[in-house]
Amino acid sequence: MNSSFIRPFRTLAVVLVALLATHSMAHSYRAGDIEVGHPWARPTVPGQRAGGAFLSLTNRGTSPDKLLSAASPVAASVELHTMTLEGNVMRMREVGAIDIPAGQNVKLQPGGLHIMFMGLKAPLKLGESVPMTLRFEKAGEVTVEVKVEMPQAENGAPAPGAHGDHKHQ
Ligand SMILES: [Cu+2]
Repeated sequence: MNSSFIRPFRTLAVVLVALLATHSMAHSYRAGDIEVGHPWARPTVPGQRAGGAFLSLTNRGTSPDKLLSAASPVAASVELHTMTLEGNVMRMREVGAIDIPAGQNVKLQPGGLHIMFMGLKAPLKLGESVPMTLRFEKAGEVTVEVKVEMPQAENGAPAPGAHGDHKHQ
């Protein structure tokens, strides 16, 4: 085989690798004016019925929108939740919708607004991705891949004093 035969294939391979790398780094989706950034979920253990999912919502448009609901084949239902401090206990509460003001970025993250898989059909395994469909009032629907991974803070070195002093469910 001479090099002029191999080269096109090598070029194609480089392009594919570049595309895959870009995709996994960006990991964002678009529905109309709404950009969905980095959907991820915590891994769950067998028997755990509920699991939290997180992402960022950026409204690139000039009118407000709302996240109305979410659905996934991995869960019996999917709820939109917020966390509120009652006394000194953090409690989750279902919300009807999540507002996304024009030009704003709304972060769904641990300790705040989040999406909750209810009635998980199987554990969410580290490294897997699961599909989830988001429905917006104006932007319509988009299906995203939710990556099952550890929270960023627990990804690298644990913060001083953060290790072992709290548990998630
Ligand atoms: Cu919740």
